[in-house]
Amino acid sequence: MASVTGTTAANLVPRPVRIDARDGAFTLDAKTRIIFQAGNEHARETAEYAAAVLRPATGYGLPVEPASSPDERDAIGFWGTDGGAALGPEGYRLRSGRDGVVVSAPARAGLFYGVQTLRQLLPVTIFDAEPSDQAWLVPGVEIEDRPRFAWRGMMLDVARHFMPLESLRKFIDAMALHKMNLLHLHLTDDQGWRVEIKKYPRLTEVGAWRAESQISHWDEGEPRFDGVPHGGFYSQAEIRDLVAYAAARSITILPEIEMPGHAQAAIAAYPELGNVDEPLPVRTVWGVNKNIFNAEESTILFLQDVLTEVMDLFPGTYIHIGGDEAVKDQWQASAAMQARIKSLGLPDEHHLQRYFIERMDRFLSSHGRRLVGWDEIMEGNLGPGPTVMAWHDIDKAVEAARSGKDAVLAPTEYTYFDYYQGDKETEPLAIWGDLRLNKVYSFDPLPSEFGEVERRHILGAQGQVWTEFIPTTDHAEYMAFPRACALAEVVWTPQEQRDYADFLQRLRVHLGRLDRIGMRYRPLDE
Ligand code: TNX
Repeated sequence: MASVTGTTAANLVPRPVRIDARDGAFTLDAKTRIIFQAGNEHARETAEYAAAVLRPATGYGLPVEPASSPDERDAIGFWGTDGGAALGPEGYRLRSGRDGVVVSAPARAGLFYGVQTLRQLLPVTIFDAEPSDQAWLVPGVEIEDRPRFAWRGMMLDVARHFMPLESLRKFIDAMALHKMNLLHLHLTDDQGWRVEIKKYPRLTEVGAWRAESQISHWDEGEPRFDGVPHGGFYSQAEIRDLVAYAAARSITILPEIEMPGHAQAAIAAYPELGNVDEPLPVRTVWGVNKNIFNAEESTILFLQDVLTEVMDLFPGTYIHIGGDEAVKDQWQASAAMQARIKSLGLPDEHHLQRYFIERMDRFLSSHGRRLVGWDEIMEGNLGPGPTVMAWHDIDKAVEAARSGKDAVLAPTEYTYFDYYQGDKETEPLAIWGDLRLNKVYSFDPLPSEFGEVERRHILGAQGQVWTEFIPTTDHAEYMAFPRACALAEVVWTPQEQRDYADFLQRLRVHLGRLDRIGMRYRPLDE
């Protein structure tokens, strides 16, 4: 690989698979047109998108026109190609030179990523919202690029703290810039239910609002509260808009509906879903909670009704049903649950959880979808079918793979962006932990010692922004970036081409892009 240094080409994040320098640079100017292969709808859409993102900073008209040859002069072109095997479903080629820029890809995602690379090849001021007088130079390069993993995600916990739609859209745009393709929304938890379900309106009427929030830290003893009501939810119309907004940026939204644990907001709305007689409020303290759904047939059917509406809103293949931290105290203490265990002929509560998860798995599968759950879903020796999100550690992904299940890596050690990212004395209050940028970058989701089985089943990785101690969007951005930049490269760039010092050098320039899109990222240490 001829490395391109000393030009903006070296400042791409994530680093492309291959980049070679070519003679001559292209200057984007008032005469530049954006062209697309006539008749290719994906190329047309991408050309429109490219024009839309290049207009504000340049102030140029950038007309979008069909064309019959990619070689037209003074043009940026989008083309289909059948280089499918080499590029895969998300890869692309980008060639720039004196006459113009040509992006070609076998599918829409690749064309879209070509635009992201083109933006990063331009001076960082291309991310400004207002025009400036500037030579818009694209260095001459030939790039061939494709992702290492198909699952390149970020998780936002909008249940602990609600995030307005405009900040989700901003987050989606930032993910797209980093060629990430999956936004996991943690929509329900003990402290809030955030998605409108038409059949069960109390889920949001009651479940979306809590009286106040815990503000004190674990080590302080008795919790302290802010005394301020908190809540919010997304209507179905808003969700549809958001899903479309994400899809236009090659991002799938993965919805998570937690069960059987982390369910107190739903139980507050519909007490018959729980295990105790007294009414429960939407929870105001953080942490693992003994109030979980019961496993009655009526509760399973209720949750399947919820999933029916969720499937209608979110067209992606995967549906996340949580499954984590469901303490079994109440199932142990409940005569009804003990009778249920007996009548189903199960040995214990863990097998009742397995039964619960398998009912959801069969339900989702019968609708052509796939169940994802946190690694506790493997309790009770769950069969193949579900996809496991390994959060405890990487071994959970190995365990999943060896029992025939796909796995997504979300280990606390490398991907919990709610953990401290610097010295506790100077950082804003965080949940706990210590996860610095270099540690995130050092993550290899598929180390070379892994065998063929792991290779087949590990789909990729994602970063998690749990929001117990992250009440505002600005704070969420601070926790997510630049760690998400490091993770983007973990999941995109081939392992043998990753180097932390090289990344940091590119990142310094890249942060100028984040400045311009208004990301409130954490500054580097030096
Ligand atoms: C564990 S990770 C949880 C979340 C918390 C998180 C805090 C997981 C599946 N469950 O409920 O927000 O730790 O880091």
